Amino acid sequence: MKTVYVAISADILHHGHINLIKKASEYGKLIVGVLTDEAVATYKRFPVIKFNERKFIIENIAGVSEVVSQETLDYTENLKKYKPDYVFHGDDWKEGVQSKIRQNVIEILKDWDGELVEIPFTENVSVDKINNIIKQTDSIPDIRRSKLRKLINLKPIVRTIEAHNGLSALVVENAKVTKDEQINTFDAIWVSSLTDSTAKGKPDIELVDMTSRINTINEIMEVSTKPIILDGDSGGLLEHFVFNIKTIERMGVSAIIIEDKVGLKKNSLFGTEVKQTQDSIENFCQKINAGKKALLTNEFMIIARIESLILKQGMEDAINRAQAYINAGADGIMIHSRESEPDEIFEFCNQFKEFAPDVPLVVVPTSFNQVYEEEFAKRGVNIVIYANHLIRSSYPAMVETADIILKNERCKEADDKCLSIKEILTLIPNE
Ligand code: SPV
Ligand code: MG
Repeated sequence: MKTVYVAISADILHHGHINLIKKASEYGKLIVGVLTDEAVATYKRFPVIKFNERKFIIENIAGVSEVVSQETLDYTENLKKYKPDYVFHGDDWKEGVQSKIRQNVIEILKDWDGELVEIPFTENVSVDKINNIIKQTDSIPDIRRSKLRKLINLKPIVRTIEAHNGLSALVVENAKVTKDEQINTFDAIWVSSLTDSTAKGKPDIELVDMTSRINTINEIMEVSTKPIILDGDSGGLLEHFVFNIKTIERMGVSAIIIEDKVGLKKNSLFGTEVKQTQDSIENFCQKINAGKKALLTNEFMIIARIESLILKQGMEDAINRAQAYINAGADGIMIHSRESEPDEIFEFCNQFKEFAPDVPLVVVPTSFNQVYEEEFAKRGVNIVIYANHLIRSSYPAMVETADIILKNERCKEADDKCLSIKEILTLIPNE
């Protein structure tokens, strides 16, 4: 008997899926690969229905012989395992982000003369509408706030990038690249003190106050659904911190990262070139503890950021602080370094994972930028933050355009560097 393979997320089922399953089962024994929660989350949005429940639904549909899990959008692993004679899919994946995955399926099937059968895709306006509504509900504070912890549990590493206003948040929200038969997107947004300050033409010294930071967060929230991690600088005075943290939690932010510094805060990437003072372990633990007590949900995370390596206080100090901050209630640790080699970060990871294997660990690889996400994940890092890259890339682009206009004393020559008027008019939907 021939075997047939169909991959499906099964979060929303409609007659088109049943039609596909029915047709596929007429060709032989039908194995359905149900996409895992992680695979669905990276591709579309968080599944509304959990994997086991989706699997159960498919197991009980007529025509289905066996249900297995498909761990990635890429079919390779399951195709090699089950060697089906046929793979069935709707014909909608010929174009767009899934086209590479389709091509890969065709290539693999050649190994045993398998065949891809494509049936006309069932357009379904109501399903598109439901999908849209579900996606939008991700921006509701309670739902958005809870997403970071879910992602940490679901993904080998949570890929985070900065946004400093509505427009950059829109870039993060929509960025999508197909690579090696998988679809890469950003998981979360970092509201950086450096880029939020820079966008306002201010230095990164806690000069941009919380009211202004909240405005930026609101702009970002308006156009995005991804979870938000706030760079909380030093957290400020403990007496202020306990109020601010409640506001941030209520807004639907998922986490705040506070750094163990006191006095006039300067950016960490200055290192010891400028005067910076590290807080005492005791004081900083009190701040963490007071913050934790002020919170109303279990979802919101206070992540403690250790500046010992930045300030050349040594590995032992960094590890001692990590231990103390976790004991004080920190939900995660961020370790920072401005070395161009990742050695001290890797050393910290090794030691950290020995005593706190389950505590989320965060890195910001601005200086040690050669390290791939996979390597960090292998070493136990849970969140990687690209902390300043959208503003650093937009500034030179703006300078270049300004210079072209000055050189030519007109703007025609600058047009090639610019989004077309049609594109900018339609970039922001007005409904
Ligand atoms: C920020 O993005 O503002 C940070 C990270 O705090 S760093 O600039 O590396 O200190
Ligand atoms: Mg900062």
